[in-house]
Amino acid sequence: MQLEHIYFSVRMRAAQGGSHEQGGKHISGGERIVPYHDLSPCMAELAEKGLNHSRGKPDFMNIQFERIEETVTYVSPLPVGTHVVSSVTDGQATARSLLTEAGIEPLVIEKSYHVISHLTELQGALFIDTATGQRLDDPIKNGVRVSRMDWPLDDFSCWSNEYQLSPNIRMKEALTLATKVTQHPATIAELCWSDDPDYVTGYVASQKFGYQRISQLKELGEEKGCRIFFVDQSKMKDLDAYINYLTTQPVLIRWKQEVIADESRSMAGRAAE
Ligand code: WAQ
Ligand code: MG
Repeated sequence: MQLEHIYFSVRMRAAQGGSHEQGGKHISGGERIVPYHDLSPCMAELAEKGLNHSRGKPDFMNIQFERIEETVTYVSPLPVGTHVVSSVTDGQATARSLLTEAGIEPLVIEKSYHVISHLTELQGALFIDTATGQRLDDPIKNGVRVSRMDWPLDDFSCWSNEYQLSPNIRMKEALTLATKVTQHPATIAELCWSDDPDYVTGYVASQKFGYQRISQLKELGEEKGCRIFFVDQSKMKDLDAYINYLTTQPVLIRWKQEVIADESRSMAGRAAE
C-alpha cells in the first residue's frame, strides 16, 4: 500500500483542574484526519489550539493519533446560509423555526432546551429523540465526541473564496462536523453554538436546508455551549451503530472534484508544451 493513501486520525482534548475523567473543566478539543507527513504540524496546531484558548489555560492535555483502517468516504460540504439577527432572542427564535422546518415537533424542541438548561458541563454532543424529546446518550457522560472528520485546507480555501466567505477555521471545523453528522439518515437536525465566551455565532444544520448560520445565539462572555443532535431512532440499527458511525467512520470533506481535474489538466497542458 502506498504511504500517501494511509490516513491517521488525530485527536486532542484539553481540560483545567485535572483531566476530563477527574472532573476538570473542558477547555478545548480537536479532531483531524491527515497523512503521515502532516502528523507533526497537525499535532502542533492542535496543541496550540488547546494551549491558547479563551476558556482558559489547560493543566491537562491529551493528543493521540492512530492509523485509520476503515475506508475514507468523501462528502461535499452542506450548502451554507446566513441569518443576521439583532439579539439572542431573535437568534433563538430563528433556530427554533429552522428546527421546526426540519420536522422537529415544537414540544420536542422545548424539551431539548429544558435538557440543556440543566447541564453544567458538556464536552461532546447530546442526542435528543425526535419521537419523545428524551435525551438518548448516556447522561453520566458529557456528550458524545464526533471524530475522524476533516476538510483539507486547500479545498476549504477554494470553497470559501468561491462563496466569498471569510476563511474562518472555526466554521471549517463546524461545517465539517455538521456535514458528517447530517450525512447519517438518523440525524434529522443539529443545533449548535460555541462554549467559547468570545464566539456567539451558531447554527442549525440538516440535510433539508444545509448549514444555516445564525449570527447570535448567546450573549458575549457566556461559557455555556450547546450541541444537540436530533435523532430518529427508527432510522438507525441501534444507538451503538450510530455512535460507531460518528466516532469511527472516517469522512473527508471535498468540495471540488474539478480542483483535481483542473490540476491534472494543467499538468497535461504543461507536459504537452
Ligand atoms: N463532537 C461532538 N461535540 C462536540 C465536538 C465534537 N467533535 N466538538 C465540540 N463539541 C461540542 C462540545 O460540547 C462543545 O462544548 C460544543 O460542542 C461547542 O464546541 O461561524 O465553535 O468547538 O459558522 O466551541 C459554530 C459556528 C461554532 C461557526 C461552534 O463550537 C460558524 C463551535 P465549539
Ligand atoms: Mg469550544
